[in-house]
This record gives sequence, C-alpha cells and structure tokens, in this order.
Amino acid sequence: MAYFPEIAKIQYEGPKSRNPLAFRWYNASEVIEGKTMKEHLRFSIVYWHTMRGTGSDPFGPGTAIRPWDDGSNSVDNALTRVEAAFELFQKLDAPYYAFHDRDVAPEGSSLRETNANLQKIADSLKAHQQSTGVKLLWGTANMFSNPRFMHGAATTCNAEVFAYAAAQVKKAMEVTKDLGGENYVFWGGREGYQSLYNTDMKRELDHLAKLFHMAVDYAKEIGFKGQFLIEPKPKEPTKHQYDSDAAACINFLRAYDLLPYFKLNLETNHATLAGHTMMHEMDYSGMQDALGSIDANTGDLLLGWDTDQFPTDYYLTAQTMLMILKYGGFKTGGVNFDAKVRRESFEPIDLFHAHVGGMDAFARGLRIAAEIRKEGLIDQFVKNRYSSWDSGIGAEIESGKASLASLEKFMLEKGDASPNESGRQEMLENIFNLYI
Ligand code: XUL
Ligand code: CO
Repeated sequence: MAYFPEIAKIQYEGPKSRNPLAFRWYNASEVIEGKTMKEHLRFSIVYWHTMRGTGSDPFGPGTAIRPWDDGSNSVDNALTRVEAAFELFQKLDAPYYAFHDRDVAPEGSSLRETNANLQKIADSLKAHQQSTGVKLLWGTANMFSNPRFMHGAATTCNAEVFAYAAAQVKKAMEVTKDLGGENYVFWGGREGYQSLYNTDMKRELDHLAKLFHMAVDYAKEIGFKGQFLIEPKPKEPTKHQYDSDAAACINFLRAYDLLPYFKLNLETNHATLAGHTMMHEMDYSGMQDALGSIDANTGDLLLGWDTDQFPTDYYLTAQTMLMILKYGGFKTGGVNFDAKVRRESFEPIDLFHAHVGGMDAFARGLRIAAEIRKEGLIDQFVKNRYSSWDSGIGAEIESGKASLASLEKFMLEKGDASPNESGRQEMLENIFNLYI
C-alpha cells in the first residue's frame, strides 16, 4: 500500500527546475572531491520527529494529519508506521534513518513486555531495511520521556532508575547491532540538574561514566562495532546538561578514560544554544579526532529554545561541509535531519518539502565548500598568517627548544617584536561570499 500516493520518488532536476519536489543541487551520483554526493552527505531521516511528531506545543495539541497513523500507541500501529516510514525514506532517496527505541515501539507494562514490543518492531525494521536497502545510521534509547527519568537516567539519585536505564541501553544496543547500525548515540536529555541545592554533581558524573563504560564493555561482549557518540546540548529540558558543549563532553570523556571509544554527534542548534557556532563545535571536535556525526537542524535567532527547524541557510551548510571536508569526510557519521516541520505545516506533503529543502541546502553547501577548497584562497591566507611559526624563533618555540630565558635573550637583542599584520576579516568574508 502507498501512504504517500501523490508523491513520486524525488529526482534531481538541476538548478533551473521550478518543481518544488525536485532536487536542484543534490545529484546523488555526482562526484565531488573524489566521492559521490551520496557518499559525502550520508543523509539520514529521524523517526521521532518525522514519524512521531504531532505538532503539539506547550500551548496546544498536535495538528499534523498522518493518515497512516491511528493515533494509538499499539504495536499494530507501530508496524504500519514502519511501512509509511520506509516509503518516505525511499521516495526521498535517503540512504539512512535513525531512531530511539521508544519512537519505533510502544512501552509495555513491564520491561519484559517493552523489550518484546521493541523486538517485534525491530524484526519489521530489519525486513524493510533488507527489501529497500535503507540503512540505520544510529540507534539510541529514549531515557528522558518516561516520568521515571524525572531526575535523570545515568545521573539519577535513584539507583533502581539507573538499573532500568542500563537495561534499556543493553536492549537498544542489541537492536542497533542487529540492524547494522553504524553508530550508537547518547543524548543526555535529563542528565543534568535544575538545582545544585539538591544535586551531588561529582557522584552523578561518576555514574554517567559508569554507564558509558558498561556500554563499551557490552559492545565488546556482543561484537558491536558501531561508533559511540555523545550529543552535546547545554540545556532543555534540564537547566544545565552535563554534556553541554563539545569542550565539556571531551573533557568528561578524557577525565573518565572514555575518549578512545566515543566521538561527538554535533547538532547545529545545540551549538547555538551553547553560545557557539556549529563551525566552532566542529573545528574543536575535529582537531581532537572526535568529530563523529551531525544533527542538521537550525534554531530561530529570535527564539531561545530548540526549535529544530530544517536547514535552509547556505552559509551554515557551507561552513558545516567545509569542516566535514577539512577533517576528511564522514566515516560512520552522516547528515541526520533531527528537524521537524512547523505546527502550521500539518500535511504529509510538508514532510517532503522540508527534507527536499534540507537535503538541497546541504548539497549546495557541499558544492560551495568544495569550490572554496579548490581555489584555496582562505586556506592560503590562514597558512600565511601563521608563517612566523614555520622557521626561526617560531619553529624553535613549536619544537620545544625555546625557554623563557632563551626568548628573553632573543627579545633583549631584538628590542621589540616585529609589527603585526591585518587579520583581514572583512576581506575574507567577501571571499567567502564569492562562492555563495
Ligand atoms: C534533542 C535531540 C535528540 C537527540 C537524540 O534535542 O537532539 O533528539 O538527537 O536523542
Ligand atoms: Co539531535
């Protein structure tokens, strides 16, 4: 059965096309810097917003029309959703998808029943993956929606809730492995605090690291080869989240001997909420070999919360792809649309407009980034800017040969440092604009 009968598979029609449901920039098989656009971008669609989002907000109920969904949380309805999901993935030509355990299958009245529900849906997901060729970018456990996690999952004050979370991670990892998932994500929705008056921060962080070590051990035990990812976010739902930004995550991973096993899943709007740019978060992670994957949504600069909008801004996508190319491209990661249509965009076809636009924005960003790299004007400027480090006193400092005393001697002889050169920010911004 077709759940989107009015939609045909989206085709590349080139930049002149005025067909709103065609790609203008995403030409999957076109080769850029030695790889196809499909291999570069590794697009992924999320189950939670796309298949489970209703458009509800704190002021009103859902608005979304989803004819295939009977609105119940039954296993039968979950099985129908799988069919609709894979039709959508295929019609969008998306090679990957991602899910939380609780998006795909309903929670039962006990953990045993919940796991059985999940297994039933996972079997169907597997069959659909096999018949369509769509693959799993990552799986994860939702350890933030159920009220039991009100104080956190790994960082809860209640040891039995930790035990529940551990059991949930175990099952979610097994399912992710069985479905060939290329990554396993931890996003700590409630791993943080609302008030330090009631919080033992040290103990909570120790427990978070314990859960991650258990996951690393279990991956070895069952032969799960996927990459573990942590997704930084500074706040929402908690006031302070322990994985608040890339620097906080990397510090945490290093402090608890977890860095060899984890990379980061960076989300554009989480970077914004943390007061950083996505480019900063990517560069900071990339230079420490911790850039794993990205969730590709944007926020609204006039709103301070996580609006999870589809990306349309070429500056953002070009900067993002510039960082991906700089660090050698995605390995296990991809461009995952953790984004939702607006509450007012309630028709099924809006899901297509949203993804077509997001995919095209990233395809255009990839093309722009590749052009910028080909001419190399910005790279050359940066290289020259640091050229005083390539020889003489700069090289002595970098190689560790210099000391405070040797540098004092050098400066006493010289009298003063040579004059500075302009940073040329405006010129570089103009150069970037040449390619947009
Ligand atoms: C929440 C968020 C999550 C993670 C997965 O802001 O981004 O959906 O991507 O748990
Ligand atoms: Co996300």
